[in-house]
Amino acid sequence: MIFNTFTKIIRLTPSGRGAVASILLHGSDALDILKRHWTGQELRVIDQPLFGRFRLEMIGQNEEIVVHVSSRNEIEIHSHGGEMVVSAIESTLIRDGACSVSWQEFFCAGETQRDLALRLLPFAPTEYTAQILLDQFNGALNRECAEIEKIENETVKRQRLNRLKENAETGKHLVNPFRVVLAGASNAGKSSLFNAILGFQRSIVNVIAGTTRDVVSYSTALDGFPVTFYDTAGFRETQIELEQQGIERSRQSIANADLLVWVVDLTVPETEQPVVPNIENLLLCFNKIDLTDSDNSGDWEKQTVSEKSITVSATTGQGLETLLEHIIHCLVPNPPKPLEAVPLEAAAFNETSL
Ligand SMILES: Nc1nc2c(ncn2[C@@H]2O[C@H](COP(=O)(O)OP(=O)(O)O)[C@@H](O)[C@H]2O)c(=O)[nH]1
Ligand SMILES: [Mg+2]
Repeated sequence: MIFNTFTKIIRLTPSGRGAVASILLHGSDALDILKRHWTGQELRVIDQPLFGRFRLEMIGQNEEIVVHVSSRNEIEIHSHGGEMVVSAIESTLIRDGACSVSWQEFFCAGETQRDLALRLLPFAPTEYTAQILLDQFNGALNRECAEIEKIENETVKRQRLNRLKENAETGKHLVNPFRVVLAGASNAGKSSLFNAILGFQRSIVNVIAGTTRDVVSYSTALDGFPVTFYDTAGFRETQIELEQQGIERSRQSIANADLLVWVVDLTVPETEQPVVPNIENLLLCFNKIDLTDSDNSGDWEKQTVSEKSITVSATTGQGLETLLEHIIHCLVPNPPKPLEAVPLEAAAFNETSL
């Protein structure tokens, strides 16, 4: 309700340094509010800029501004780009009853699935995700909702609704990639695996433990879904501050991961390995199978929370295809079929991804 009744202030230019900042004042009181603080050319609806000064009551100063009054309800204010000036103008307008909203909130309010699908379409990273968005643009969700409404059997109805819920999760990643984090002990072979998955040497691989310190990432597609892989610093006790910072970043990456691939070196005794994180979205990856006579990963499995595990060799490539299949299966167990409804949620597509 608030959104509809108040005059809104929308920042059109991003925060940060800029010569000029632009603010949109939108709502039935826009012209009246501005008039209270304005001295300069007569404020009226006219298709040309008007020059004047904005009185910043709080700091007792006048700021030179240029405005464009498209209508009584819609005024663009252009001022000096400094954050202090923009904030002071905003605060003054807020004190007069306007409220500040983000450009996404303002421009996307009331956006339908069809509008959202169309807005996202140019950003679809693969043909498959573009096809899903096109299906939504063509009304897949409306059709599905109409069909569900007609179903009388409660169990079937619930199944169809659950499927929509499942697809809504997938819908969050039609543009924003899934985040897959490779983590584990130092020297387990995370960087080697990362490079093997991507098919080129993105991360430095070395026998010296603690080589990877920053989080290295690379985006690709798996079965048509966008996925960003993150190679992280290995977990081990260290006095080196830079490495400690790297390990802290690894922890943060794990916290934000859609899937954690925990890499274990099969040649190192289990007692010398760091504890596997107790999280749900985890895939255990036993590496260096080429160096061991027997695959003893089975013993490990019993002691971990994860049912899902895979044995590979980053060096020979053994098991890599299966690893990728496991990864995509964990992320999207049942991918949407052609023409299926995939609910889209505007909030899932933040500013950085578009
Ligand atoms: N034989 C063999 N060596 C591997 C394998 N994976 C990694 N290594 C070696 O293990 C060492 C540590 O690898 P690296 O990828 O840097 O480990 P990280 O610290 O986990 O990133 C390097 O000498 C790699 O060549 C593998 O599957 N087989
Ligand atoms: Mg590494």
